[in-house]
Amino acid sequence: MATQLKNLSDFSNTEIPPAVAYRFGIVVAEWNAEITNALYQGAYQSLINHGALPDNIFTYAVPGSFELTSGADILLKNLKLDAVICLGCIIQGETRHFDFICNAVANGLSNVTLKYSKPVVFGVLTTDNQQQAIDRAGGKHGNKGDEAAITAIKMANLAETLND
Ligand code: RBF
Repeated sequence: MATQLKNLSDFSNTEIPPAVAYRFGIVVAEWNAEITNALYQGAYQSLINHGALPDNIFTYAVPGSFELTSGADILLKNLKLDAVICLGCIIQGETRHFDFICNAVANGLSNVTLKYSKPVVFGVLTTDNQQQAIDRAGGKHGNKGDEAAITAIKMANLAETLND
């Protein structure tokens, strides 16, 4: 498990199931694109590193993190997927939008994952400032996109193991 001192991405490959058989959706928010592109690069490369096939990775952009919920919903409705990774970056501003968007995305993604009984991964940075986001998108705190991808692989494997 990831902790403050350990990224999921530090774990050895042996603890992560092979991803070769799974189909992944990735939904990327365009707000704070520099950050979300870095999260995407990390997530995509991590899937590939663990055996996912490029033809089995379906990437779509949405305008902002608020739209990650409907993006995940549309992908799960229309594509046969084993997991969806949602990537966004919400930076605390001077308005209360931060709280509204964070809560909406967390609740929205929870609802979608239960609606389809498919893993939907919350790969959304919620930071006080730009530097904290940079630190978590390939900076000194690793890349949370990598960790989101590993979570997706593990959850796809769990679903495969237990679902009918
Ligand atoms: N989207 C993000 O992904 N990250 C943000 O930090 C962010 N901040 C926003 C701040 C304001 C004041 C507004 C109006 C929107 C913001 N959005 C942000 C966009 C939001 O997720 C969504 O795309 C739009 O509200 C349209 O539904």
